[in-house]
Amino acid sequence: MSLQLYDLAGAEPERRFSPYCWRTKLALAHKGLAVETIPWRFTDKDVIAFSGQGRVPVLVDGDRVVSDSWSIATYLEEAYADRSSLFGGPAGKALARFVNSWADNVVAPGITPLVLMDIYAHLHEKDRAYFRQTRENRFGMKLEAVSADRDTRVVPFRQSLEPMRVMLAAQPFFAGDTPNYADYIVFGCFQWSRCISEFQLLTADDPVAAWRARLLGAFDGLARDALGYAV
Ligand SMILES: N[C@@H](CCC(=O)N[C@@H](CS)C(=O)NCC(=O)O)C(=O)O
Repeated sequence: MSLQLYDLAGAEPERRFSPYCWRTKLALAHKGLAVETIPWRFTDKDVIAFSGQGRVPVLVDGDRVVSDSWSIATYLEEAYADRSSLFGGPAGKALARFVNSWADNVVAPGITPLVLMDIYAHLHEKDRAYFRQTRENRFGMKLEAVSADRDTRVVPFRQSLEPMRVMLAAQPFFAGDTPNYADYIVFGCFQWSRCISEFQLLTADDPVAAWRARLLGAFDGLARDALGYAV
């Protein structure tokens, strides 16, 4: 197996919860590429130092090393151009850039306060102090304060997904009749939560939940069968 992916894990090596790593795992599955995933913890900086930075995903493909989920997707699209396209051409790639930015700037920040303490609870012991310190510096408050009132805060999060609902009334996926990387980008955010938290982000009758269910079943249930919570 020539492809390897450094993949964020919790205390249990099989609890893989990074939204960005999920984007990459679905992109690899879309391309029909087998990959060996290597569990990685936040404080294992030395293990990925060869990539020249300190975050996952990191993909190793022979002598190529690529980090950052967007860079990995564009690398896979070019290196495996003969396989099913991740973007459906240059216009699709250009639009997927917006989806990537929307996921990173609206969807993921909307989920963070709802699941932050659940993330903390699932971390490997060696990561706990690092996670608390870096996130409390980032948010300027205690983790517990960031995550307060989640039953109230889930309401504006659900409202923020309205553009997706309008789209899903006309088509089953961002990419149309079948999913592509644009779907995997946003799905990665929901899978992040599912792997780490029992909190119900979506109501059962939400069309976004139906879209998520379709993607949970994709690639023989790759995401559905991952260690997580059936929410
Ligand atoms: N823009 C990057 C973000 C990657 C990222 O932030 N990964 C997190 C895991 S979800 C990480 O490795 N964080 C390391 C740290 O916080 O020290 C991407 O799309 O891949």
